[in-house]
Amino acid sequence: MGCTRFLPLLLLLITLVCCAQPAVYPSNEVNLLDSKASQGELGWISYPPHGWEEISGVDEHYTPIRTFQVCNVMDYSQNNWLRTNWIPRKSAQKMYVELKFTLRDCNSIPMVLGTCKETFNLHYLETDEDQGDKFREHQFSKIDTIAADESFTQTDLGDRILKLNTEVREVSPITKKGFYLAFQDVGACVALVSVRVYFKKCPFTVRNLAVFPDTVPMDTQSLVEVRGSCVNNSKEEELPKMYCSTEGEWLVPIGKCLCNVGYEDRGVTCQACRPGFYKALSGNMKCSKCPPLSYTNQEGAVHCSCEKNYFRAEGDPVSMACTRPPSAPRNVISIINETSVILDWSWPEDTGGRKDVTFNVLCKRCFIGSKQCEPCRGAVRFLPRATGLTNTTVTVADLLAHTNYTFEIEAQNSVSSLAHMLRQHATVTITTNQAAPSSVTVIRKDRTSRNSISLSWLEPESPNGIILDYEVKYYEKQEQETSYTILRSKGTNVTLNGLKPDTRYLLQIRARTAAGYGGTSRKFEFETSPDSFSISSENSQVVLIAIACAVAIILLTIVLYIVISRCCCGYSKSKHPDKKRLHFGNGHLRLPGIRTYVDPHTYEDPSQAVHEFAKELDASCIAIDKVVGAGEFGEVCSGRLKLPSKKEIGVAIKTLKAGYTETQRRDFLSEASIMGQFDHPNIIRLEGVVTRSKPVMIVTEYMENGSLDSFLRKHDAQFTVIQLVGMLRGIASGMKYLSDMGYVHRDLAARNILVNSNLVCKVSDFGLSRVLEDDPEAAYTTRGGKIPIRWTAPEAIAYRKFTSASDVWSYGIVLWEVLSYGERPYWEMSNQDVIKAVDEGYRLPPPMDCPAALYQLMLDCWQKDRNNRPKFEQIVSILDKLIRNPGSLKITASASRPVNQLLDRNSTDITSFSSMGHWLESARTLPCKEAFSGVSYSSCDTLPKTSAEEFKKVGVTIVGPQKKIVSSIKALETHTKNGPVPV
Ligand code: ACK
Repeated sequence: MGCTRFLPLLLLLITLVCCAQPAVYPSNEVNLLDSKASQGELGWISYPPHGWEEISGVDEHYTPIRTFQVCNVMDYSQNNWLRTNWIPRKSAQKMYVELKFTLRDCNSIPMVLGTCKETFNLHYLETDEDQGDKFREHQFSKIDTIAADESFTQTDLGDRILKLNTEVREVSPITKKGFYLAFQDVGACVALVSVRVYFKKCPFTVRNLAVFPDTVPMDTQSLVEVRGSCVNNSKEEELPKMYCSTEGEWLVPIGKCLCNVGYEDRGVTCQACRPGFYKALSGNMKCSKCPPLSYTNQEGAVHCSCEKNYFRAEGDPVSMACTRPPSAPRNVISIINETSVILDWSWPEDTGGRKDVTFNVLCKRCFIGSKQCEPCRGAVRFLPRATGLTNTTVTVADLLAHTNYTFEIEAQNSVSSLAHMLRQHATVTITTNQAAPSSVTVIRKDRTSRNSISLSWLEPESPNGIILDYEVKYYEKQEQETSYTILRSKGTNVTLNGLKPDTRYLLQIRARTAAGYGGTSRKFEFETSPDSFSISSENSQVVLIAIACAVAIILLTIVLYIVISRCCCGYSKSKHPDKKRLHFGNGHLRLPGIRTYVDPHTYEDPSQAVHEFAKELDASCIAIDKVVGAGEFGEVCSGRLKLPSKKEIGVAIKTLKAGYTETQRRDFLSEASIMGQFDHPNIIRLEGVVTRSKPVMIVTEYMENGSLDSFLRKHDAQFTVIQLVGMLRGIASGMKYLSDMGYVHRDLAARNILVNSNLVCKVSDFGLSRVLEDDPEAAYTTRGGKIPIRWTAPEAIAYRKFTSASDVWSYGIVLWEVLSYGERPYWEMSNQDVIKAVDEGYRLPPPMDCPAALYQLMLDCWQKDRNNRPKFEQIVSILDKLIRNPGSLKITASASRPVNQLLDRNSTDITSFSSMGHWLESARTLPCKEAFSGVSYSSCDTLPKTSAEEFKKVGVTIVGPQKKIVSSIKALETHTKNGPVPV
């Protein structure tokens, strides 16, 4: 009967269960009991046995579930207990009981008597052990009376739907090892669908790379502080902590862990970097790819290893690419000045991937004729220093005169010390020149009189060569050097005559060798005797005899000198006799003791001249390798010269072609006769001649880089300004030597300068006839001579006034050629136009990027009045100053000038033109006026657009002038639009 009575309740229950979701519980709840999880009989105990009934059902997945029902609503005095099995407490301090049940309201059951209830009671009993079937009602404590929220819900159609109620009760503290729950029915119609008992915990978690274990909260309101421990491969940055709330929630995370080096943060773990990646710092950043030229094959790399021949310097960050030592410095040039040398070089092609390149210079002294070298001794000075140079230049001073030195210049960076095998250096070998003598330091007064004084002194400590003479300069002390007298003395004593009595004089002495004057001595003061005093300790008779002897000696010396000079100087060029007195005028000044050039034409027999100045070589000592060019008289070859007991050297060999006339032979050999008289590092050196066998040859040192003009064209824009100035300084020094010797070159041009492998420039081409015949640039002038117009000074063109000053003009053109990397002076202008333009005051414009100081030097060389041009000596010293002070080369001429016209006229200022027409009108007066005739223009805008084709039409065919014309027009346009261009 009971079964039929419960049927509607059961059906409802199954419907309800079918609609339930599968049980998923929050992660912070730990079940102690879940009736739904039990597949078999729960085995709970009912008292009395006919009260609560265990009924099986299935859920929507057809999983069997167990439910308990009771519905004795028709009977009085119901007291039905249902006790669970013993539930172990585990670590719970507070438990939650979740009940799901249905409860019919009494009104919905027909014919119930007044016994029907709508609640049931929940009890519990704590015990330390399972008590089995033993059940005593009074032992249980009541937790609560459970009532349904809502028993039925009325649908619109009037149906009543049974509602599932869920009630949760908290029980705490629980302290014993386990407990029972009991459900007391006192007359309700109730179905217990599920019973779940759980407690809450803060679940295992990883926060900020720290692990926090499962934590059971306190049963009170206080939070539990929990310390995290860092995950594998990480370390604590700040103590990781969290608080576990009574609700099983983690609160207030503090502190963190960081992944170790070689490991990256992957959220909750630290994972090793993959091969090819590295991590050098601890932290939660990702692993980085190995920088260029490094690798790693392992996992968890802290840094990457450098590839072969690449390195990391101490202090290099691991993120930096690996680097290597730089290659050797390039284009080393040496500029020798007596016993010092300026070395200059270009940056290495490969800096090894680093910016910290510095240079070291090692000096070795090498013994002439042997390969043996030894490190230079301490006295040698390096300016600014020998190692750690950041600039590409160094001056080495205080070398020994006439000594071979080898300098090794090494570029190094911070990894050079790690790679000795990879270090490279450039080498340059030099031979120092003669040094000027040091100063005279010891001067002694021997005798004084009213009008004279005799002095003697000691030779300077370092004469550095043969002392030719001493210069004695003296003046009255009170005149303060406004007028002075200079005497020369071959020996180390002198008597100064014609002095005023009782007067104080100051005197200075300096020695002179072939290398020039030494430093002047300090000022030496002396006083002549008063009027009354004749001669200190000698009697007048002795004095008279002495004077007579002196006069006789002087007269004898003069007579001897005249006789000797007559017989010995027969072949000297009469135009350049040695002079015994100094001239302070504008003309060429040559000092006694400096050799004078001898014109081979003054020899009756030219072969005598050649043998006087050139060594005859045996043809068997010469090996010709190849033809390198063509000269006027025959081919120019390269080859080797091996003289007995000498090292084999590379040579250039000029040959005289077969079938020559006697005049041709003489002219050919005259070059050797001239060259053989010179001995200077910037003049091509003659090794000797072959005249006794055929072919007749002139053998000179070999210059690896050939002639300067083609060399510069080949290396356009590849040198530093200081290197160009170094080359120019060499040429000027060679020309100074020639002019000191009284030799006028007449054909100084870049094509006649040769360049060796160290970029040393040497003046060449000394043929007598060559200015007239040999040079393809030479053109016939109206007066019949053949002259290289573009290189030649106006007075030499006009009336053949060739002097060292006209060589200076040519030097200015060479300056321009060098700075413009071999551009042709005056481009394609005709010779006639050049002559006219130069005559009218126009000058070549500054080459691109030309330092202002060098352009000024060019303009000085091109002074119309030759007396205003600088001497070669001054040019050398100007260039030396520029080399010593490279900052002065930074100001460029174009930047300081308003505009480049086709040619610059010293007096012409572009800002003085008021309009385009005005300027063009003026331009028509330029030597290139043809370039503009036929160019029509209507406004400032049209001319700059003139195409290359149009320029060609009017005869301007090369790019240089075209560009200059257009840039001039543009500059003028700016000027006419904006007013004058600031200069
Ligand atoms: O520019 P280059 O190669 O250098 O062509 C010319 C050519 O011979 C005709 O003069 C070369 N030449 C002349 N003298 C020498 C020398 N001493 N060393 C090397 N080349 C030379 C010049």
